[in-house]
Amino acid sequence: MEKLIITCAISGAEVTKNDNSYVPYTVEETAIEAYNAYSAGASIIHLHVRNDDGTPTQDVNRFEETINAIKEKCPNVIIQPSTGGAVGMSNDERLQPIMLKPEMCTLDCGSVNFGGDEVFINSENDVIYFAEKIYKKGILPELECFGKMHIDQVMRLYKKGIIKDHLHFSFVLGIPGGMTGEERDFLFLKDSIPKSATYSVAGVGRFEFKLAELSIKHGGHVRVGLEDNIYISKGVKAEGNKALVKEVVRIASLYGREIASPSEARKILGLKV
Ligand code: KMH
Ligand code: ZN
Repeated sequence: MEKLIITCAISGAEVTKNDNSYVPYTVEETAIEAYNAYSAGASIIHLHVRNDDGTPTQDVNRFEETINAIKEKCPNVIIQPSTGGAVGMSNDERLQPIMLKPEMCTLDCGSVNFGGDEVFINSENDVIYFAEKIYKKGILPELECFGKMHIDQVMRLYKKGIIKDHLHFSFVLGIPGGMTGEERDFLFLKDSIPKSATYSVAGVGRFEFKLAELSIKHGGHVRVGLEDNIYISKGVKAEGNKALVKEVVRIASLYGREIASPSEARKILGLKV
């Protein structure tokens, strides 16, 4: 089987230090969490940035400063800025980090309820707008899909040439308002994408390790991190992103699945090595 790409979503936009004290806010804290995740086995850092008070921002200068700080500690790691940002941000606000021409970034492929009154809006025209800008800069998007209908959206745009090869999907499952992360959900999604595509699975909350294990078993890739889940086991808070990545490495070893370095991840994803 292909080596396992571990993506670590180190902070997200929603969790706070009240949820888990390791959630990074400052540039230095973010770089340390990225480095710790990388040292534990992550080859991709899914990156959101915060202001020092913890509020989410898509400010390009904050991204630049943070990316430089991460690169100083782990120059080879793949950095994947979020273009999702936080619920309610405008499209152009969300798209700011692509000005830095990272190797990868996220492309959210449809709308989804985010619990309570929150709706994460990505209309078809929004997805087209993001896709055109991302490909124009030569960036590989991670195609974030919160359910099967988002895969369908990707494939419609793929047929029109708006979304292009290589297709690398990220199934984000278990969001309240999105699709659950049961085994049947995972199997349905992974069987719905083209054979030539790659995929990673991010299970939110209690789904994190269960889905990681399924993906490891079936040859997919895995995303973990405090953005998705703050616990290492039921009721026990994770001691940072490192603990979450280490747990994936442990599960992978049970299946004899080797861990991809950043250079190996680049080869798998068709990025320049
Ligand atoms: N914070 C969510 C509203 C992404 O990174 O592209 C969006 C999100 C997806 O996290
Ligand atoms: Zn994110």
